[in-house]
Amino acid sequence: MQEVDAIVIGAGFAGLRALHTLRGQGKKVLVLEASDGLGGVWYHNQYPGARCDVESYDYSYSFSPELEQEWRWSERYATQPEILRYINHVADRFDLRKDILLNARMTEARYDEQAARWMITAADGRQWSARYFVMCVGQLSTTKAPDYPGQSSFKGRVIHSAVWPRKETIDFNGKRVAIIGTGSSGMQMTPVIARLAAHLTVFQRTPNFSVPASNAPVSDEEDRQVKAHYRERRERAWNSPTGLGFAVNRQSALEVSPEEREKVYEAAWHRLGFGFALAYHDILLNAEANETAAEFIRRKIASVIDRPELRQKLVPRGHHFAARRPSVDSGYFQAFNRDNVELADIKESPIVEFTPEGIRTTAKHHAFDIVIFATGFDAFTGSLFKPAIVGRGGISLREKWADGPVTQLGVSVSDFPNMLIVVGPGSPSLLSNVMVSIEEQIDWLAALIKKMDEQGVVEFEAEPEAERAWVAHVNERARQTLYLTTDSYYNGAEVKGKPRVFMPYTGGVRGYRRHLSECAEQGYSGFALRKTPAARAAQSEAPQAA
Ligand code: NA7
Repeated sequence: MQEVDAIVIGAGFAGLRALHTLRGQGKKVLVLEASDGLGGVWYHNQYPGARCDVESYDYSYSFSPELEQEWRWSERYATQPEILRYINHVADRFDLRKDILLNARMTEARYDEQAARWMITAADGRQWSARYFVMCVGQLSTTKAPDYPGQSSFKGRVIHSAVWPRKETIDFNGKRVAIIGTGSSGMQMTPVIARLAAHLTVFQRTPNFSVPASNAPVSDEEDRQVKAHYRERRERAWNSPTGLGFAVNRQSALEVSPEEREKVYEAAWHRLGFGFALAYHDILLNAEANETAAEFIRRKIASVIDRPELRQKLVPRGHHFAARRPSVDSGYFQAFNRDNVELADIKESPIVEFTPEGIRTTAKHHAFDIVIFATGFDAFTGSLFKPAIVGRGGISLREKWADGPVTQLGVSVSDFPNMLIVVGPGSPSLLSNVMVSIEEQIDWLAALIKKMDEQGVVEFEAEPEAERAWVAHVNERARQTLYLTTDSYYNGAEVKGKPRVFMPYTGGVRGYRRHLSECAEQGYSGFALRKTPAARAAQSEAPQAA
């Protein structure tokens, strides 16, 4: 069995950063990646139109000023292929590949209490032992798809947006295509596939809010400007609520005149993309303020849809803007003005079954050659529950979190010493520019490990009391927002039977950073730091047998 200092699971943005940082601290690190390439979600989500909805310059590593200066983003919002090129460039630039094992799916991680080490097993039986176990598996990587009656009888092709075939180009030419799901994936691929396919039917359950990406090529002048002031841009992101590179308007949407609000929303509509939700500080805090934004967006969406009956169906109603993840689109609603694009409203006429030729709803039968599930993920916990993660006393993470995730500061779990979960539940994760959150948490872990080394500590473990306090704080912050007013993957509603618990931290990147820093400044308060493993300490304190 090979012994390393740290095992990192997943070779996406988080895994590569963990490898680079811990290796830089002199640790022997090994990354296990289940698939045959680097990039995590950006490797798997290769559907047409896949693109980041955080600006490229912000959705990139900040740890290397040289890397920042060398890399040239071509578009304001990078496409999936460009992001994948960036990730591979980083892997080469920092010589990361030599410590990454591809095609190595971790199936079990078991904590050895005597040794204070994790025993890691891969699907093919290989094993490693590591002091630190770092889960970098992403929050949206375990896919979910419906199971309609007759699904397996369908003679055409079925593809999930997040398991997109990588070694072939799907030919849409002349094909009748279905997209089921209108989250970011469905909305991004719709206009692209509409241009390629003979006919496209979009199956919509919940109409989603969306703001235009206003994507554009990055000019040389813009690139020079950003690079000349990159540090300031990073500072703004680190000190912002969401980790995006611009400031929130501190005003309330309700304290300004309707005319002024209209001007602010109009400017945000053409520039901010996802940041539209920050046009006023109370859009996600106050229903009345939210409604001013929602109404503006509804008007904008309606204005680009030609057919009145479609306007009625596509315009989002029934939930607050951004209380579930809105999309940032490039011509989604306009695609429905094409003659070859049809909307199937499955709230009104649900899917009854798949047939060998297509899909039957209560309204009619649709014939298809290709059906695409853009139906999303078992978010946050899906990928943490796939392998058996077994902590102190034989308790599994699945058992520990049976009623929902419990963490200290969104990074660590009692009974699972020396394990760190990057951008998991209880941290800003999906409510932030995830790159900012990734780097923040990994730097925090690296500092903790440095301190442990200096003090001869071999085991860190979250204290249950601190966990309870953190979970209470996460819930309290969520209650101050509008997030709890609707079903979403933020609160476990996306999977039947999942505990209905709000998972991300709504206190913002800056607020979260303060908690992490305070914890470190107070000697890692809320954590037990032990010089001998707890199991051994307990043993040596136990009365000796005669
Ligand atoms: P999302 O955002 O979870 O969207 C999934 C979509 O699929 C959404 O419209 C769902 O409708 C729909 N859905 C899910 N299950 C079904 C079933 N059974 N039948 C019909 N429709 C269904 O996933 P995405 O991949 O689009 O985006 C993921 C993230 O990537 C996104 O949040 C950004 O962070 C980037 P619902 O709304 O539940 O009614």
